Amino acid sequence: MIKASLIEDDNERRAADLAVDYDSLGERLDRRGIDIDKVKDRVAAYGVAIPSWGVGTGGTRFARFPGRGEPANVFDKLDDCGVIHRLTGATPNVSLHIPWDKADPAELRAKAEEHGLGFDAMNSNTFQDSPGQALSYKFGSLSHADPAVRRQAVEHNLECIEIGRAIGSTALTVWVGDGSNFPGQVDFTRQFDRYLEAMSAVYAGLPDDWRLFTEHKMYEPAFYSTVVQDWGTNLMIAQHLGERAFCLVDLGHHAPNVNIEMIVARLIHAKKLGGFHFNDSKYGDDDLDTAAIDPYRLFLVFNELVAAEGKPGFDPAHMLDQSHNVTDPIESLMVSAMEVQRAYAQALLVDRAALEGAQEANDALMATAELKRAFRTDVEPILAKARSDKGAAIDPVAAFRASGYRDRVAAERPEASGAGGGIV
Ligand SMILES: [Mn+2]
Repeated sequence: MIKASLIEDDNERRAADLAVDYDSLGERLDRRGIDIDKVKDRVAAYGVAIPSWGVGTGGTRFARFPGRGEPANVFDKLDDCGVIHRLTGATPNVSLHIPWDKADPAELRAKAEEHGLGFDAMNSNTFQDSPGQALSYKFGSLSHADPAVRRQAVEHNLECIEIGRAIGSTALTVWVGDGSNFPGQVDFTRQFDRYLEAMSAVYAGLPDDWRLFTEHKMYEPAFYSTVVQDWGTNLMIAQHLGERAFCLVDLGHHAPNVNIEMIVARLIHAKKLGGFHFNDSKYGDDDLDTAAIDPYRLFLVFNELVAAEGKPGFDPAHMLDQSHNVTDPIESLMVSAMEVQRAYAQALLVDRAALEGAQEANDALMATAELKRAFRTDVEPILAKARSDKGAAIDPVAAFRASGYRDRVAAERPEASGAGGGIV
């Protein structure tokens, strides 16, 4: 896939500069009472999952422009995910989507092991009709008026759990497109009751060591109302279902300017924060690359997460969920994984005692300055050192471009069509 010698040679050329930069940053952090090696070790231990659909080129409601050498099946996707992890050392798990990634579980495990990858949460799909499906989801799935459609959607989710068990996953993420496009089209209460009843049946099939994540989304594909529209409804669902049900926060699934870091804090307080789908947005659910637009917001989310580390039961799942329309998906995912690591590293630099002191003293200026000081610190040497220590690339994008991987797979894989896409 990527030759070890290529990474070693590229790292060799950058090692001296990195050593100088790392030592310099180490000295400056030492003055703030921070041990750079400890921060580096925590960053090195951090991982964010890759969604299998992320390595394909995305699309919009209007069109999809396929990239070169797009994966033709789940095994190609796992190869691409293997490259991302090989070069960044930051993406040890892949999240599969059923039925798109349906395959023999033993073969899936073998391919993942080949790349040192594990499997993150399983994702069900009742937002589109699949070939051979008996009943349509055009008017909903888990909340559909027809009990036979709801049953079909429940069975699909149970099948996702079965496949997940066979490959070592321990979580199911459910996002539905159910909702309405017209005022009056549905009765909000009856629709929600039907959804809860169906989700209870899914929850009843959850293995004891699994977690169930529900993902809220304000709009799209339903444009007037969605059945799980925001974190309030999501919290109601998790509390209704039981202790292994948690809320998943996709950063793009909120109205512009919503205070997402505060939502994160509230869900932590309720012990119901299940995890994240990281991406970025300017106007709505844009699915732009993580931290492409607002890295400070991502930092503020991680500030809440670092503050909550060590609390009982606090173990949110982290995944990227973005759509790559004008970049090479492998490059975008590598950069985004590093952006998430960067936000984590910056959040680790916050002097929590100083912050709390300023908060308790009503010193708004110093409190916000403490956050800014951590955010402004260029932690790149920490990330690069964490990568080189584990044999990953100091500069993953440069190494990827030098490897010729995209040219190789473009020659081997069939040309993709412009149809399809799919970002949840
Ligand atoms: Mn998502």
